Amino acid sequence: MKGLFPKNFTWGAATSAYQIEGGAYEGGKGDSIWDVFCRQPGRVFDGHTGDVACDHYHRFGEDFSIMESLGIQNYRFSFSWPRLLPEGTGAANQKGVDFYDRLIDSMLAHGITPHATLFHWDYPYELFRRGGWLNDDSPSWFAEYAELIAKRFGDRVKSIFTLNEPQCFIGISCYDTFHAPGIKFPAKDCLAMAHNVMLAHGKSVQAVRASAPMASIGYAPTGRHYHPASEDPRDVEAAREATFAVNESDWTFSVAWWSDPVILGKYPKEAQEHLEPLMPRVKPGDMELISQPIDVYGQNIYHSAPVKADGSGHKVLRCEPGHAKTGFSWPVTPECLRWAPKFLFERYKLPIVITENGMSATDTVSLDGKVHDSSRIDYLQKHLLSLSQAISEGVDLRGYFHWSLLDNFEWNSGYNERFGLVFVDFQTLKRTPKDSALYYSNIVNSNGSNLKGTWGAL
Ligand code: IFM
Repeated sequence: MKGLFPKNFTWGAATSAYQIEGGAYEGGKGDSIWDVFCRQPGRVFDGHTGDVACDHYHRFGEDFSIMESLGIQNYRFSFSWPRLLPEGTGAANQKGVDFYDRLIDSMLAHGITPHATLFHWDYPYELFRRGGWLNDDSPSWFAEYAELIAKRFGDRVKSIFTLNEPQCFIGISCYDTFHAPGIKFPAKDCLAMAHNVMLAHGKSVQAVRASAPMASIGYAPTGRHYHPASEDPRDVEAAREATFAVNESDWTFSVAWWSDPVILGKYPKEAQEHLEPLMPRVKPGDMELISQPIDVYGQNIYHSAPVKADGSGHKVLRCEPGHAKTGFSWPVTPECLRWAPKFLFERYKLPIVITENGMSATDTVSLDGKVHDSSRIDYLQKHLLSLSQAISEGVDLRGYFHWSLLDNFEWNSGYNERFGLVFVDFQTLKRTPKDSALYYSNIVNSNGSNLKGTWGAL
């Protein structure tokens, strides 16, 4: 029988630097906007900070041993920009370079393939003081940082994602203010920042291609995702339409706003209609730079909303009362991993990697010393089955990275949300692989062929 997943499917787990490393004041690291944000009273749940986080900075060897024992052979992690370049640009911090050398060598020694994200939100505070993404030099700053990474680590890191979820580090950080820097900018400025962010992506692709020509390069945005309320083709069309809609109030989270320029080389037509007076200044050559060819299209997908056809348009529905939800109150909608990749593949025609998917739960260590997170197992099983359906329907899906390897610092929610396959006791920093880690290990090691069984029997 043909398997549910292609032979070379990449199974992995993901993290990001600020959420797990700690060592915030060690090894010559500069401040990031998150270090500064966390020090401001009232910004983060109970005043939590990433100062220690999972202490991965000192304990990465233990974390990679756990991955090795589970057979998880792909790891998506991010570099900390201010650890490598404390001022954001200029001279590299040798201790930061040494740290990532040790980290990558340790990964490889444990049989783990590195998949690096260049930027996962910990923007150097010194660059923020110079205007951050609003400064038109910011794409060049980012390209300089990307070049450093490609030159120093490109001999061992062959898979690189440029930016993680620009929707968040602009949308809920500068337009809304839940995340660092937590400053409300006018919409026009946010759109200008977004343009610079996409220019930065394009320039970084060029920099990586020049210094690490063998690397596979991807982009890892997210978006609002939708699935049809039924299999009726009119509902399917309505969900497709909703997926790529752009309007003035929620462009910050739009899929098309952040992906059409990068992959199709143009802003979505609807954006021009709805956002015309706010549109960024596009200089000659910008769109070519933004749309440098990439090898894979990453997408972080956690849930989706049902949509049905409504006359000639679409109507987004709410999940019915009592619908399953995660610890974060996000709806559990496995359909998201069937329909979102399908719509994205039709439009962008690039191989897709699910760069993040997962859930938070109120996990605890039981008296038997184990963490029985059955809701995460259920989530994994249903979502991966749904993903396998997208594959059987012709979507070129290349990989899946579970968010997250470890419980970690969940941004403005601090340590209040647990997303990990591995439980972290934030007092003792003891790691305990949860039941879901063992379940995922089984899936990974059988290339998904055990997915249809009842998990209790595994
Ligand atoms: O923890 C975050 C991650 O940093 C980005 N994507 C969503 C995750 C869960 O909120």
